[in-house]
Amino acid sequence: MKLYESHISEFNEKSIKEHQNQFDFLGDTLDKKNINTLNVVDALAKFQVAIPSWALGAGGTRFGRFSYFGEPSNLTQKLDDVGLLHALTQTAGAISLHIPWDVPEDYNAIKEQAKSLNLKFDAVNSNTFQDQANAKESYKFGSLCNTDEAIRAQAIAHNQDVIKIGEKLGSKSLTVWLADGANFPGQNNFQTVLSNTENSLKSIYKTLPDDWKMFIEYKPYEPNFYSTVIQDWGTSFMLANACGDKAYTLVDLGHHLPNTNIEQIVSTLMLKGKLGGFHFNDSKYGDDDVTVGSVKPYALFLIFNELVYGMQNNPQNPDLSWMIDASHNIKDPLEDLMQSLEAIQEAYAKALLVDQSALKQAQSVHDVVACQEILQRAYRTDVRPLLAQARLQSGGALDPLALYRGLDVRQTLIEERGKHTIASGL
Ligand code: LRH
Ligand code: MN
Repeated sequence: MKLYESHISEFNEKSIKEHQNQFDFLGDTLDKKNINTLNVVDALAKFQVAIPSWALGAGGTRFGRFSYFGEPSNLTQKLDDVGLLHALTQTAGAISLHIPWDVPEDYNAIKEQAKSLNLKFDAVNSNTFQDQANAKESYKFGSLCNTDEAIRAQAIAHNQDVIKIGEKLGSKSLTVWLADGANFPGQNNFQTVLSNTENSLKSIYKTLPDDWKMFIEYKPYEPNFYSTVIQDWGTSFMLANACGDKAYTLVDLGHHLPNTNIEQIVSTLMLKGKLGGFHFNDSKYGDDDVTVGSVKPYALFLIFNELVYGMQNNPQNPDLSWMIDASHNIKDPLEDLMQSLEAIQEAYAKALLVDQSALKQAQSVHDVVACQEILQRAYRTDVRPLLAQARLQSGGALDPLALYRGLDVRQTLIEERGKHTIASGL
């Protein structure tokens, strides 16, 4: 479904006055606190989050999958959906492909389409957690870690192929997430599988173009339920250092054991210049992959507070890659992604309102109460007029979700694509 500027401008017209009043009121409040509202709005407008190509259909669990009609059934339709998200929000300016779920048939056509939708290709993701129909070797007992040299070689070659696909699309980074691990004590020799993984990653790293990055994503469990080779940030950090300057740790918010202090991990990785990027989502128990900010919005704010501090004080850490990694079991995937984009922008905006120098001052005199007040004053600020203003000045909708529903986009997608199309991915 093509969204025209007129759709957005006519819609914004109806609520522009109310928005202007709220924006002006908040602007006055922030001025009194010496906060430059326009700088915050500019930072929000520049903040682009990549949409995962594998999260545009209804996901599912082992207990079932409930289709969400009108799903994209090929890469062209997936790009159209991300293009629509970006037209509405102006904050979804990139797509992250998963190989082999999204191998382009016609590279020029796909690149032309992405250009016409103002979309870039973010990190490409390899997949050695599933066996491909025509594959010679199986990853049942692991891929890059496998004790069988032929299986490791197949997995290394796959990652090198993914890099080549990314190069043709203009992507500049490879994300490696490994399901590799064990379901039972004694199944693996921990040192053997870790050394194999390190050497395999080094082989992949050798073929990384000079201006590329390699993101090493960690996860404590699932699909293996006793041990995972790259189980935590420390292991990923160690492997990234072993590979070299172009290798970094990727933090998926859902990949932490309950109550892990993720903001401290983020702070540590930025200090060491090894934080590569994020997979944003939320969770209450495990890798639930639910809507960002839907369960722990304050935790997300605390993470962005460390990110803002790091972006202001850690030039040793490169620009970060921002990606969503969620799956949608019961919500319209596009509505779910719009809610996630809003929650990410909201956490970032609130973190930009933190008076970092006052906080540093209060910390230096151990005024613990003042420290909390400074953080929560920012968190308690309703920043939504800033997000709407950033969208407005970038040509987006003041209220993307309301316009999406107002135009009954999902019904149009069903009419265009049919009811029972299924999107590849999770
Ligand atoms: C693993 C993960 C990884 C992707 C997959 C789709 O849980 O987060 O980032 O490859 O989800
Ligand atoms: Mn992930």
